[in-house]
Amino acid sequence: MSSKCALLTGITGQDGSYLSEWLLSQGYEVHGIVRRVALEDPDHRLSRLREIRSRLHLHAASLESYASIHRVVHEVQPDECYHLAAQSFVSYSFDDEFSTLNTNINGTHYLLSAVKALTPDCRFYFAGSSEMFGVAETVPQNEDTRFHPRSSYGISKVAGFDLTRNYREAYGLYAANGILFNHESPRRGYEFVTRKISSAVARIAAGKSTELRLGNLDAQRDWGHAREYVQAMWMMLQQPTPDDYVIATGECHSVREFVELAFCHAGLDYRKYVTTDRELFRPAEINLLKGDAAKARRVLGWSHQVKFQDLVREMVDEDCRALGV
Ligand code: NAP
Ligand code: F7E
Repeated sequence: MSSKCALLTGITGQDGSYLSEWLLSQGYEVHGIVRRVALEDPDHRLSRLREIRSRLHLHAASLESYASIHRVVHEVQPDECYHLAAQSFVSYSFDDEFSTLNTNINGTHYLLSAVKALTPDCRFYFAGSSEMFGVAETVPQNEDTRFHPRSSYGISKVAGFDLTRNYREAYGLYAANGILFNHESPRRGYEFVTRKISSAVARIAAGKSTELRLGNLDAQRDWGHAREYVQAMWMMLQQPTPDDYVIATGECHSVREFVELAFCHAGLDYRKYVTTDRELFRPAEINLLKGDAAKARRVLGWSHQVKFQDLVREMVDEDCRALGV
Protein backbone atom coordinates (compact mmCIF):
# COMPACT_ATOMS: atom_id res chain seq x y z
CA MET A 1 0.00 0.00 0.00
CA SER A 2 1.14 3.54 -0.79
CA SER A 3 1.48 6.47 1.57
CA LYS A 4 1.40 8.95 -1.30
CA CYS A 5 -0.51 12.16 -1.33
CA ALA A 6 -2.76 13.09 -4.27
CA LEU A 7 -4.37 16.43 -5.07
CA LEU A 8 -7.44 16.48 -7.34
CA THR A 9 -9.24 19.37 -8.97
CA GLY A 10 -12.80 18.58 -10.06
CA ILE A 11 -13.14 16.13 -7.16
CA THR A 12 -16.91 16.76 -6.93
CA GLY A 13 -17.52 15.59 -10.50
CA GLN A 14 -18.18 12.13 -11.93
CA ASP A 15 -14.51 11.25 -12.48
CA GLY A 16 -13.30 12.98 -9.31
CA SER A 17 -15.55 10.81 -7.16
CA TYR A 18 -14.47 7.52 -8.78
CA LEU A 19 -10.80 8.50 -8.80
CA SER A 20 -10.93 9.46 -5.11
CA GLU A 21 -12.39 6.05 -4.26
CA TRP A 22 -9.69 4.33 -6.29
CA LEU A 23 -6.85 6.34 -4.71
CA LEU A 24 -8.20 5.73 -1.18
CA SER A 25 -8.31 2.01 -1.95
CA GLN A 26 -4.62 2.26 -2.93
CA GLY A 27 -3.73 3.86 0.42
CA TYR A 28 -3.38 7.46 -0.79
CA GLU A 29 -4.05 10.54 1.30
CA VAL A 30 -6.56 12.31 -0.95
CA HIS A 31 -6.93 16.10 -1.15
CA GLY A 32 -9.39 17.95 -3.34
CA ILE A 33 -9.86 21.52 -4.48
CA VAL A 34 -13.50 22.61 -4.37
CA ARG A 35 -15.33 25.87 -4.87
CA ARG A 36 -16.11 27.65 -1.61
CA VAL A 37 -19.87 27.33 -2.26
CA ALA A 38 -19.53 23.54 -2.24
CA LEU A 39 -18.58 23.60 1.44
CA GLU A 40 -21.66 25.72 2.18
CA ASP A 41 -24.01 23.28 0.46
CA PRO A 42 -22.38 19.86 0.96
CA ASP A 43 -25.58 17.76 0.74
CA HIS A 44 -26.12 18.91 -2.80
CA ARG A 45 -22.70 19.86 -4.17
CA LEU A 46 -20.69 17.06 -2.56
CA SER A 47 -23.33 14.39 -3.16
CA ARG A 48 -21.06 12.12 -5.23
CA LEU A 49 -18.55 12.08 -2.36
CA ARG A 50 -21.09 11.29 0.38
CA GLU A 51 -19.72 7.82 1.18
CA ILE A 52 -16.07 8.92 1.40
CA ARG A 53 -16.40 12.54 2.56
CA SER A 54 -14.92 11.88 6.02
CA ARG A 55 -11.75 10.38 4.47
CA LEU A 56 -11.03 13.33 2.17
CA HIS A 57 -9.22 16.62 2.76
CA LEU A 58 -11.09 19.38 0.92
CA HIS A 59 -9.67 22.85 0.25
CA ALA A 60 -11.65 25.84 -0.96
CA ALA A 61 -9.92 27.56 -3.87
CA SER A 62 -10.76 29.08 -7.22
CA LEU A 63 -9.43 27.93 -10.56
CA GLU A 64 -9.59 31.58 -11.60
CA SER A 65 -7.09 32.60 -8.92
CA TYR A 66 -3.41 31.72 -9.21
CA ALA A 67 -2.88 32.82 -5.60
CA SER A 68 -5.47 30.37 -4.25
CA ILE A 69 -4.12 27.46 -6.32
CA HIS A 70 -0.58 28.31 -5.22
CA ARG A 71 -1.69 28.30 -1.56
CA VAL A 72 -3.27 24.84 -1.78
CA VAL A 73 -0.34 23.25 -3.66
CA HIS A 74 2.01 24.75 -1.06
CA GLU A 75 -0.08 23.36 1.83
CA VAL A 76 -0.65 19.90 0.37
CA GLN A 77 2.76 19.22 -1.28
CA PRO A 78 1.23 16.50 -3.48
CA ASP A 79 3.10 13.56 -5.00
CA GLU A 80 0.48 13.33 -7.76
CA CYS A 81 -1.89 15.96 -9.11
CA TYR A 82 -4.96 15.08 -11.21
CA HIS A 83 -6.38 18.13 -12.96
CA LEU A 84 -10.01 17.18 -13.68
CA ALA A 85 -11.84 20.48 -13.12
CA ALA A 86 -13.32 22.02 -16.24
CA GLN A 87 -16.43 23.51 -17.77
CA SER A 88 -17.03 20.09 -19.32
CA PHE A 89 -20.39 20.49 -21.09
CA VAL A 90 -19.76 20.92 -24.82
CA SER A 91 -23.21 22.42 -25.58
CA TYR A 92 -22.71 25.13 -22.98
CA SER A 93 -19.35 26.04 -24.50
CA PHE A 94 -21.25 27.40 -27.53
CA ASP A 95 -23.32 29.64 -25.22
CA ASP A 96 -20.35 30.94 -23.24
CA GLU A 97 -17.02 30.61 -25.00
CA PHE A 98 -15.42 33.12 -22.66
CA SER A 99 -15.94 31.30 -19.36
CA THR A 100 -15.13 27.94 -20.99
CA LEU A 101 -11.81 29.20 -22.36
CA ASN A 102 -10.92 31.17 -19.22
CA THR A 103 -11.65 28.35 -16.76
CA ASN A 104 -10.24 25.53 -18.82
CA ILE A 105 -7.10 27.18 -20.17
CA ASN A 106 -6.13 29.53 -17.33
CA GLY A 107 -7.02 26.97 -14.64
CA THR A 108 -4.68 24.45 -16.27
CA HIS A 109 -1.94 27.03 -16.68
CA TYR A 110 -2.18 28.22 -13.04
CA LEU A 111 -2.02 24.67 -11.71
CA LEU A 112 0.92 23.65 -13.90
CA SER A 113 2.76 26.81 -12.97
CA ALA A 114 2.17 26.30 -9.22
CA VAL A 115 3.27 22.66 -9.41
CA LYS A 116 6.44 23.63 -11.29
CA ALA A 117 7.27 26.36 -8.76
CA LEU A 118 6.45 24.46 -5.55
CA THR A 119 6.51 20.70 -6.14
CA PRO A 120 8.52 20.04 -9.33
CA ASP A 121 8.70 16.30 -8.57
CA CYS A 122 4.90 16.01 -8.42
CA ARG A 123 3.39 13.92 -11.24
CA PHE A 124 0.69 15.79 -13.17
CA TYR A 125 -2.32 14.42 -15.07
CA PHE A 126 -4.33 16.51 -17.54
CA ALA A 127 -7.87 15.47 -18.48
CA GLY A 128 -7.70 15.73 -22.26
CA SER A 129 -10.63 14.68 -24.41
CA SER A 130 -11.63 13.02 -27.68
CA GLU A 131 -13.34 16.37 -28.40
CA MET A 132 -9.83 17.55 -29.34
CA PHE A 133 -10.03 15.35 -32.47
CA GLY A 134 -13.27 16.97 -33.64
CA VAL A 135 -13.61 16.27 -37.34
CA ALA A 136 -10.92 13.63 -37.43
CA GLU A 137 -9.18 12.66 -40.66
CA THR A 138 -9.01 9.00 -39.69
CA VAL A 139 -11.13 6.44 -37.85
CA PRO A 140 -10.30 5.20 -35.25
CA GLN A 141 -8.36 8.02 -33.59
CA ASN A 142 -5.07 7.41 -31.78
CA GLU A 143 -2.25 9.51 -30.26
CA ASP A 144 -1.00 10.46 -33.74
CA THR A 145 -4.32 11.71 -35.11
CA ARG A 146 -4.35 15.45 -35.85
CA PHE A 147 -6.58 17.66 -33.67
CA HIS A 148 -9.39 19.64 -35.32
CA PRO A 149 -11.66 20.73 -32.44
CA ARG A 150 -15.24 21.86 -33.17
CA SER A 151 -16.12 23.85 -30.03
CA SER A 152 -14.47 26.23 -27.59
CA TYR A 153 -14.51 23.29 -25.17
CA GLY A 154 -12.42 21.25 -27.64
CA ILE A 155 -10.16 24.23 -28.27
CA SER A 156 -9.63 24.71 -24.53
CA LYS A 157 -8.66 21.05 -24.17
CA VAL A 158 -6.16 21.29 -27.05
CA ALA A 159 -4.61 24.29 -25.27
CA GLY A 160 -4.47 22.35 -21.97
CA PHE A 161 -2.92 19.38 -23.78
CA ASP A 162 -0.27 21.63 -25.37
CA LEU A 163 0.47 23.39 -22.06
CA THR A 164 0.91 20.04 -20.31
CA ARG A 165 3.22 18.69 -23.02
CA ASN A 166 5.19 21.93 -23.01
CA TYR A 167 5.75 21.79 -19.23
CA ARG A 168 7.05 18.25 -19.75
CA GLU A 169 9.37 19.21 -22.61
CA ALA A 170 10.51 22.64 -21.43
CA TYR A 171 10.78 22.17 -17.65
CA GLY A 172 11.10 18.40 -17.24
CA LEU A 173 7.85 18.10 -15.28
CA TYR A 174 6.37 14.60 -15.09
CA ALA A 175 3.21 15.62 -16.97
CA ALA A 176 0.90 13.18 -18.79
CA ASN A 177 -2.13 13.77 -21.00
CA GLY A 178 -5.06 11.38 -21.04
CA ILE A 179 -7.13 11.61 -24.23
CA LEU A 180 -10.28 10.08 -22.87
CA PHE A 181 -13.29 9.23 -25.00
CA ASN A 182 -16.80 9.56 -23.52
CA HIS A 183 -17.20 7.72 -20.25
CA GLU A 184 -20.45 7.49 -18.36
CA SER A 185 -21.96 6.03 -15.20
CA PRO A 186 -24.92 6.47 -12.86
CA ARG A 187 -22.95 9.48 -11.53
CA ARG A 188 -22.94 11.29 -14.90
CA GLY A 189 -24.33 14.85 -14.87
CA TYR A 190 -27.99 15.07 -15.96
CA GLU A 191 -27.30 17.29 -19.00
CA PHE A 192 -25.09 14.78 -20.81
CA VAL A 193 -27.06 12.72 -23.28
CA THR A 194 -26.64 9.30 -21.64
CA ARG A 195 -27.88 10.44 -18.22
CA LYS A 196 -30.55 12.61 -19.81
CA ILE A 197 -31.85 9.43 -21.45
CA SER A 198 -31.53 7.06 -18.46
CA SER A 199 -33.16 9.55 -16.07
CA ALA A 200 -35.99 10.23 -18.55
CA VAL A 201 -36.62 6.51 -18.97
CA ALA A 202 -36.94 6.19 -15.18
CA ARG A 203 -39.33 9.17 -14.96
CA ILE A 204 -41.47 7.80 -17.80
CA ALA A 205 -41.51 4.32 -16.24
CA ALA A 206 -42.54 5.92 -12.93
CA GLY A 207 -45.41 7.78 -14.64
CA LYS A 208 -43.86 11.16 -13.88
CA SER A 209 -43.17 12.18 -17.49
CA THR A 210 -44.35 11.38 -21.01
CA GLU A 211 -41.74 12.92 -23.30
CA LEU A 212 -38.00 13.12 -23.97
CA ARG A 213 -36.68 15.85 -26.29
CA LEU A 214 -33.30 15.17 -27.84
CA GLY A 215 -31.03 16.67 -30.50
CA ASN A 216 -29.01 14.70 -33.04
CA LEU A 217 -29.87 11.01 -32.66
CA ASP A 218 -27.41 10.01 -35.39
CA ALA A 219 -24.24 11.21 -33.62
CA GLN A 220 -21.97 8.30 -32.74
CA ARG A 221 -19.72 8.07 -29.71
CA ASP A 222 -17.31 5.60 -28.12
CA TRP A 223 -18.85 5.14 -24.68
CA GLY A 224 -17.11 3.42 -21.74
CA HIS A 225 -17.58 3.20 -17.97
CA ALA A 226 -16.07 6.02 -15.87
CA ARG A 227 -14.96 3.70 -13.05
CA GLU A 228 -12.57 1.94 -15.42
CA TYR A 229 -11.35 5.14 -17.08
CA VAL A 230 -10.13 6.76 -13.85
CA GLN A 231 -7.90 3.75 -13.22
CA ALA A 232 -6.20 4.50 -16.54
CA MET A 233 -5.45 8.04 -15.28
CA TRP A 234 -3.70 6.57 -12.26
CA MET A 235 -1.82 4.00 -14.37
CA MET A 236 -0.46 6.80 -16.57
CA LEU A 237 1.22 8.39 -13.55
CA GLN A 238 2.81 5.08 -12.43
CA GLN A 239 4.96 4.74 -15.58
CA PRO A 240 8.73 5.41 -15.53
CA THR A 241 8.32 8.27 -18.04
CA PRO A 242 5.39 10.58 -18.75
CA ASP A 243 3.48 10.22 -22.01
CA ASP A 244 0.06 10.76 -23.65
CA TYR A 245 -2.55 8.01 -24.02
CA VAL A 246 -5.89 7.47 -25.75
CA ILE A 247 -8.42 5.70 -23.51
CA ALA A 248 -11.43 4.25 -25.33
CA THR A 249 -13.38 1.05 -25.98
CA GLY A 250 -12.86 1.02 -29.76
CA GLU A 251 -16.61 0.50 -30.27
CA CYS A 252 -19.04 3.19 -31.26
CA HIS A 253 -22.80 3.48 -31.05
CA SER A 254 -25.31 6.13 -32.06
CA VAL A 255 -27.40 8.16 -29.63
CA ARG A 256 -30.40 6.38 -31.19
CA GLU A 257 -28.97 2.98 -30.22
CA PHE A 258 -28.49 4.21 -26.65
CA VAL A 259 -32.09 5.46 -26.58
CA GLU A 260 -33.52 2.26 -28.02
CA LEU A 261 -31.65 0.04 -25.61
CA ALA A 262 -32.43 2.18 -22.56
CA PHE A 263 -36.19 2.30 -23.26
CA CYS A 264 -36.28 -1.37 -24.21
CA HIS A 265 -34.58 -2.29 -20.93
CA ALA A 266 -37.50 -0.66 -19.09
CA GLY A 267 -40.03 -2.41 -21.34
CA LEU A 268 -40.83 0.78 -23.29
CA ASP A 269 -40.94 1.63 -27.02
CA TYR A 270 -38.87 4.82 -27.44
CA ARG A 271 -40.79 5.90 -30.56
CA LYS A 272 -43.79 6.74 -28.36
CA TYR A 273 -41.83 9.17 -26.19
CA VAL A 274 -38.79 10.60 -27.98
CA THR A 275 -39.05 13.73 -30.11
CA THR A 276 -36.28 15.55 -31.95
CA ASP A 277 -35.76 19.23 -31.21
CA ARG A 278 -33.67 21.29 -33.68
CA GLU A 279 -32.82 23.67 -30.83
CA LEU A 280 -30.74 20.88 -29.26
CA PHE A 281 -28.53 20.43 -32.31
CA ARG A 282 -25.07 22.00 -31.98
CA PRO A 283 -23.78 24.74 -34.30
CA ALA A 284 -20.89 22.40 -35.13
CA GLU A 285 -21.44 18.70 -34.44
CA ILE A 286 -18.94 15.86 -34.33
CA ASN A 287 -20.69 12.99 -36.06
CA LEU A 288 -18.41 10.14 -35.14
CA LEU A 289 -15.68 9.49 -32.58
CA LYS A 290 -14.05 6.10 -32.14
CA GLY A 291 -10.83 5.55 -30.21
CA ASP A 292 -7.88 3.24 -30.67
CA ALA A 293 -6.46 2.47 -27.20
CA ALA A 294 -3.76 0.05 -28.45
CA LYS A 295 -0.97 2.08 -26.81
CA ALA A 296 -2.73 2.05 -23.43
CA ARG A 297 -3.21 -1.71 -23.74
CA ARG A 298 0.42 -2.26 -24.65
CA VAL A 299 2.14 0.13 -22.22
CA LEU A 300 -0.30 0.47 -19.30
CA GLY A 301 -1.94 -2.94 -19.53
CA TRP A 302 -5.30 -1.11 -19.49
CA SER A 303 -8.37 -2.29 -21.36
CA HIS A 304 -12.08 -1.75 -20.88
CA GLN A 305 -14.24 -4.53 -19.46
CA VAL A 306 -17.75 -3.07 -19.20
CA LYS A 307 -19.73 -3.57 -22.40
CA PHE A 308 -21.98 -0.88 -23.91
CA GLN A 309 -25.17 -2.85 -23.20
CA ASP A 310 -24.21 -3.33 -19.54
CA LEU A 311 -23.39 0.36 -19.14
CA VAL A 312 -26.82 1.37 -20.49
CA ARG A 313 -28.60 -1.15 -18.28
CA GLU A 314 -26.69 -0.08 -15.16
CA MET A 315 -27.58 3.57 -15.73
CA VAL A 316 -31.27 2.84 -16.32
CA ASP A 317 -31.43 0.45 -13.34
CA GLU A 318 -29.88 3.01 -10.99
CA ASP A 319 -32.20 5.81 -12.10
CA CYS A 320 -35.24 3.51 -11.83
CA ARG A 321 -34.15 2.34 -8.38
CA ALA A 322 -33.86 5.94 -7.18
CA LEU A 323 -37.51 6.49 -8.19
CA GLY A 324 -38.67 3.22 -6.69
CA VAL A 325 -39.54 1.71 -10.09
P1 NAP B 1 -17.93 16.79 -14.45
O1 NAP B 1 -18.71 15.71 -13.79
O2 NAP B 1 -18.64 17.84 -15.24
O3 NAP B 1 -17.05 17.49 -13.32
C1 NAP B 1 -16.40 18.71 -13.57
C2 NAP B 1 -15.69 19.16 -12.31
O4 NAP B 1 -15.05 20.41 -12.60
C3 NAP B 1 -16.61 19.40 -11.10
O5 NAP B 1 -15.96 18.99 -9.94
C4 NAP B 1 -16.79 20.91 -11.12
O6 NAP B 1 -17.02 21.47 -9.84
C5 NAP B 1 -15.41 21.34 -11.59
N1 NAP B 1 -15.46 22.70 -12.14
C6 NAP B 1 -16.13 23.13 -13.23
N2 NAP B 1 -15.94 24.45 -13.40
C7 NAP B 1 -15.15 24.86 -12.38
C8 NAP B 1 -14.60 26.11 -11.99
N3 NAP B 1 -14.85 27.22 -12.68
N4 NAP B 1 -13.84 26.15 -10.89
C9 NAP B 1 -13.59 25.04 -10.18
N5 NAP B 1 -14.08 23.82 -10.49
C10 NAP B 1 -14.85 23.74 -11.58
O7 NAP B 1 -16.83 16.18 -15.43
P2 NAP B 1 -16.25 14.69 -15.51
O8 NAP B 1 -17.10 13.90 -16.45
O9 NAP B 1 -15.96 14.19 -14.16
O10 NAP B 1 -14.88 14.95 -16.29
C11 NAP B 1 -13.67 15.22 -15.60
C12 NAP B 1 -12.69 15.90 -16.54
O11 NAP B 1 -12.44 15.05 -17.66
C13 NAP B 1 -13.16 17.22 -17.13
O12 NAP B 1 -12.03 18.04 -17.28
C14 NAP B 1 -13.70 16.84 -18.48
O13 NAP B 1 -13.63 17.95 -19.36
C15 NAP B 1 -12.75 15.74 -18.86
N6 NAP B 1 -13.27 14.71 -19.76
C16 NAP B 1 -14.44 14.07 -19.48
C17 NAP B 1 -14.88 13.06 -20.31
C18 NAP B 1 -16.14 12.30 -20.02
O14 NAP B 1 -16.64 11.62 -20.93
N7 NAP B 1 -16.65 12.33 -18.78
C19 NAP B 1 -14.11 12.70 -21.44
C20 NAP B 1 -12.92 13.38 -21.67
C21 NAP B 1 -12.49 14.37 -20.83
P3 NAP B 1 -18.50 21.84 -9.31
O15 NAP B 1 -19.06 20.55 -8.78
O16 NAP B 1 -18.23 22.84 -8.26
O17 NAP B 1 -19.25 22.37 -10.49
O1 F7E C 1 -23.27 14.54 -26.18
C1 F7E C 1 -25.73 14.29 -28.91
C2 F7E C 1 -24.74 15.44 -28.95
O2 F7E C 1 -23.30 16.08 -24.24
C3 F7E C 1 -23.02 13.35 -26.89
C4 F7E C 1 -18.23 15.44 -22.24
O3 F7E C 1 -17.95 14.61 -21.14
O4 F7E C 1 -17.65 13.69 -23.78
C5 F7E C 1 -18.69 14.57 -23.40
O5 F7E C 1 -19.03 15.43 -24.48
C6 F7E C 1 -23.70 13.38 -28.26
C7 F7E C 1 -23.43 14.67 -29.05
O6 F7E C 1 -21.33 14.52 -24.62
C8 F7E C 1 -28.65 15.47 -27.12
O7 F7E C 1 -25.01 16.30 -30.06
C9 F7E C 1 -28.24 14.43 -28.98
O8 F7E C 1 -23.18 14.34 -30.38
O9 F7E C 1 -23.42 13.59 -23.84
P1 F7E C 1 -22.89 14.72 -24.64
P2 F7E C 1 -20.16 15.10 -25.54
O10 F7E C 1 -20.53 16.36 -26.19
O11 F7E C 1 -19.71 13.98 -26.43
C10 F7E C 1 -16.43 14.33 -24.20
C11 F7E C 1 -15.44 13.26 -24.54
C12 F7E C 1 -15.95 15.34 -23.23
O12 F7E C 1 -14.75 15.58 -23.10
C13 F7E C 1 -16.98 16.23 -22.61
O13 F7E C 1 -16.48 16.83 -21.42
O14 F7E C 1 -25.10 13.34 -28.04
N1 F7E C 1 -27.05 14.65 -28.37
N2 F7E C 1 -29.23 14.92 -28.24
C14 F7E C 1 -27.26 15.29 -27.21
N3 F7E C 1 -26.42 15.70 -26.25
C15 F7E C 1 -26.95 16.31 -25.15
N4 F7E C 1 -26.13 16.70 -24.15
N5 F7E C 1 -28.30 16.51 -25.03
C16 F7E C 1 -29.21 16.11 -25.99
O15 F7E C 1 -30.40 16.31 -25.87
